[in-house]
Amino acid sequence: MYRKNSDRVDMVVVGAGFAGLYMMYLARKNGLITRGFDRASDVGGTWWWNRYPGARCDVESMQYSFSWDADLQTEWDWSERFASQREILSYVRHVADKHDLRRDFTFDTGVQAAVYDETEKYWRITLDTGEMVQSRFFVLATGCLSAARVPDFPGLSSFSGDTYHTGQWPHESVEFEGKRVAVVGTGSSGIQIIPEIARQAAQLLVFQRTPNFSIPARNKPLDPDVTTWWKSNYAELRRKAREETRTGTLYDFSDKGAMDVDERAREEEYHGRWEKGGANFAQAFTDLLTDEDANKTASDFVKSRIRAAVRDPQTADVLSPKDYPIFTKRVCLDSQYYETFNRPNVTLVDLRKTPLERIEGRGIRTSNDFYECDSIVFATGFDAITGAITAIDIRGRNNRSISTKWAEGPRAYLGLASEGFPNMFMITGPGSPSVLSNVIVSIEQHVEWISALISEMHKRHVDEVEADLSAEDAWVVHVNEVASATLMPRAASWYMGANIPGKPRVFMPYIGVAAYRRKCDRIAADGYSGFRFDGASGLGDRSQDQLAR
Ligand code: NA7
Repeated sequence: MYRKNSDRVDMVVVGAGFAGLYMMYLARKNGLITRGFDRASDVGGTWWWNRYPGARCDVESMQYSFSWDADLQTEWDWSERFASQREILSYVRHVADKHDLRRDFTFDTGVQAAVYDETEKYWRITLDTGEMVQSRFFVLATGCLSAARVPDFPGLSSFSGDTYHTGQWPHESVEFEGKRVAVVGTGSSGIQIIPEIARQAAQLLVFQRTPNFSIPARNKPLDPDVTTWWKSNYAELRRKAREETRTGTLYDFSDKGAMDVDERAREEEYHGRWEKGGANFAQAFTDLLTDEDANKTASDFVKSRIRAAVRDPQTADVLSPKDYPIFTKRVCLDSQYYETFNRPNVTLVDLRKTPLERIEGRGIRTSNDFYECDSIVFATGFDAITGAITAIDIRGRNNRSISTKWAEGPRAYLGLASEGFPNMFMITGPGSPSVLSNVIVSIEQHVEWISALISEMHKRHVDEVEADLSAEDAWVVHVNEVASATLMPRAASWYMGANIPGKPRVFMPYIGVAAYRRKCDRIAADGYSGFRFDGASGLGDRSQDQLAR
């Protein structure tokens, strides 16, 4: 039997966020010998890295937690409607302590390369410490938004002040008092950090390329009655979220189209949801993501709110999105974002009109002006969905790398496995609901599905599983067909890879948590159609009895 810390194990898990921790938990429970690695110094994944001021989840706390430990979900109490980064990180640490999940993880250690040995049917994995590990299964729990990216601005290295990226925020506290601070980027992270910095800094310069739609979060302490209600109904509510929704999150779903009601009723609906706050706004009508006219009514409503919040009409206009339908980029939730632009110490710079040309020693130069600053905060996002996977030199059959295979866009069957890369699984990979879902719901489904597949391999006494090329091709077509039936591909979003120069424009996530789950279940029930099983030895060199423990 393999030993812990041996250089030959059953499963290597990359990443110690929600996905990696649950994968580790289930794999161990199923008798596999595991090792895990994370570049971070502790568990938490995205919540370990994104510790910038204002970082907060945009899924409500009662829904953003694991469902697989019934005691855990009743013993843990969230303090706010939307949990802060700090509270989520405490939760993840609590889970890791409770289930002793750190034991097989090595922290401060990245995976550099993974090469599949076709003869031995093992992955040979190289760590950035130089250590090598061999593993039957290679699981990428690397997260969809973990490869932080600072654009290649000319002159960046000449800047003499401090620079930060929201996704790699320092652990020590960062003081902005009395400083002139620039924030580049107005996605979710920018929208969360901007009001916080504005309250501290002497001057805040916001460099915006594309304005986003943002809905007020109206975060508040969690009402104990709400907590009690959720806790008493958790089993059914979680089931509903998984099996009956598009995003794996429960909202006040509407059963009407936006054009089925008159203008007054529509305004009332939007207004009520706006006042309640949160992403419920996006569920005001059934057709907001599929019908252009319906979508425009929601978009117009939000723009009217921007005009109401921002005193200077020109600033309000620059903050109003113009060239894509609402909800086709990730909807941001904010706390006083638009109102922040009324502060005398905040200036909005429109990079569409005056592009950012270069960064110099003392500040940022646009085509029109020079802005002196002491610090620059890059809220410029991530190489989303594929970035953390292709950052590892992964080589499957015939030494072909995953980056080569994905040169024209990611290809994966169910977003879980890719042909030519046997025994490799991606949790929330491209072609699965991932970022278009309550990601914990998607993570749990993938981890459980992968675990069931490995159990099936034990039963069949095989040690290799691989996606079929034809099944994978058909899946990629299907993912794009589903997306094309909506307005989603109309925005140049990171869902499409549009934020990375040169990245192929392919719609990466699958739209529809419940539909996706049904498909995965059906495929499993059909004997894992679209997967090929091979090898005769059974897993490792242990008896089936040991594995069955
Ligand atoms: P996002 O949503 O990708 O936002 C990045 C922002 O940075 C966005 O406003 C970009 O403008 C801007 N950006 C990126 N590159 C540039 C350049 N070269 N020049 C100027 N501005 C630029 O990342 P976030 O971290 O905010 O959010 C990602 C997810 O993390 C979020 O959805 C949550 O789920 C958590 P652009 O739109 O590309 O014009």
